[in-house]
Amino acid sequence: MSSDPAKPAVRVMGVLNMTPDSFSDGGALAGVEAGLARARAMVAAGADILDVGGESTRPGAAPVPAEAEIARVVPLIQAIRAGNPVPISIDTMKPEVARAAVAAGAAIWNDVAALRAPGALEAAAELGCEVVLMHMQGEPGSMQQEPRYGDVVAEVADFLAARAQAAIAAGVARERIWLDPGIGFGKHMIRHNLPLLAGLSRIVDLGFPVLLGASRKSFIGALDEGAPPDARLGGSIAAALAGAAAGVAAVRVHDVRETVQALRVWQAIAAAGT
Ligand code: HH2
Repeated sequence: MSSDPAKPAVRVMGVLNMTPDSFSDGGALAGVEAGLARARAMVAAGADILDVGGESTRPGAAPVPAEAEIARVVPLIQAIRAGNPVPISIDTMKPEVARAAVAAGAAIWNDVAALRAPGALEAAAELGCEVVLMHMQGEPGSMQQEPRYGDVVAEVADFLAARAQAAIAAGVARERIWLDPGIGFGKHMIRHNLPLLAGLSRIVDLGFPVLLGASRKSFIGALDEGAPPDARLGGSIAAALAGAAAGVAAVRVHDVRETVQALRVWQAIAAAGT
């Protein structure tokens, strides 16, 4: 627990999608000025990290060529970097985009493909940045068609442990590695995401900081009469608090202010009982 009661121990990563087609905020940020305004607002609201993305990973999203992805994210990273020390992560599966983003000032490579693209392990080792290794069954285009698991928590944990070992073997420093269970990535909305959220402490037990991205995801709508993405704040906060209780290091969220407040209250209650 943090000794400063106002500052949540769980870090909050704000989502900044520079995409026309992201599932919950696609098209909201057209251009550097809009992105920068959102970035400033998120930092003022208490974001500890900003996650900049230029390609949607929602099921069925159109792939984006590397040059187009770079053109979407690099100017924003440079603009944020020029005015604020907040750490920036780049949400990409492509080594060339990660290289351009790190050169522009990103400190973390958030890879939903867990460095499985050709050349990704070598690029991460060379860049020396922090890396988030996320679990995904299948590919973004088809991952939701028929996801299958025996024991979802064990399979996700085994995959993440293996990817962490592969990264270390390639030269990524152990202390730079984060793990992420990949809520919604090749998982049935209820049968897989809920046991995974319930079993998060087994991922935490692998000994790496864990990032949880459950904000506005479909399982929340499935549990609440089909609520659309912008009406899933309550469920997003419930999932973030479940993550905090399980010991995750950070949560990736769209609604920074509300999440920071929930974590503050949750943490203050936990501290008052000890
Ligand atoms: N979820 C999304 C994107 N990137 N990265 C990590 N590490 N963990 C996640 O759970 C995660 C992620 C999907 O959310 P969003 O960015 O809002 O949508 P889209 O992929 O459509 O841009």
